[in-house]
Amino acid sequence: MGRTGRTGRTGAVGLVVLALASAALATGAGGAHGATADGGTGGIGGTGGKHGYSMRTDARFAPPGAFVPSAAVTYDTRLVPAGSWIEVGQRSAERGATTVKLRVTGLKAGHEYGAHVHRKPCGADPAAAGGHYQHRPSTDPADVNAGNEVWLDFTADSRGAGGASARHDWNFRFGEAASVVLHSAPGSSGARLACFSVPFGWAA
Ligand SMILES: [Cu+2]
Repeated sequence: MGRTGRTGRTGAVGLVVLALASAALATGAGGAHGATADGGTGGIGGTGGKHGYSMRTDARFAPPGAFVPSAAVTYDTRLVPAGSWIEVGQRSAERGATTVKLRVTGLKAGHEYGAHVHRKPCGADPAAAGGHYQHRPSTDPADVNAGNEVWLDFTADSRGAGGASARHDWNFRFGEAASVVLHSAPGSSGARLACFSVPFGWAA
């Protein structure tokens, strides 16, 4: 009984720390309009809960080490110019379906981009974002697909704008989805051009 109680309190403290960390991430997203979580333990970038989770955030790309740092980092200013814009939204229902939406402007007209949800936040090194988020974690190349991962490939229109939406009947696991990476080609083989750290959440 006593052990159970201690475990419960430790869990609560852990949730508070995570909520603060998520809030810092959302604040750091520069231009983010914030994340909202309904129910659960609540708070910005929160844990979701009984009523699901929804979030929307946007930023303008800047090179790593820019004087004004951004949550959106470009590693290739030819295909993702500094000042180009990205928006990512997430909507997750209780115990289920998740829709992730992507919008961009200011990219190279007519170019076909790849885009996926990655596991870690962006860094100065394009590799910092880690691998693709996978619903069923796997080392089998056959599991690298748009059903097991969140793919948001798009072609920029004549004005350099684009967007994509992906819906799955599953939700993210706690803390395992943290960024959207733009690639030089659709599918899973393109070079990493740019990365946007995103406060993805989950709904129990
Ligand atoms: Cu990717």
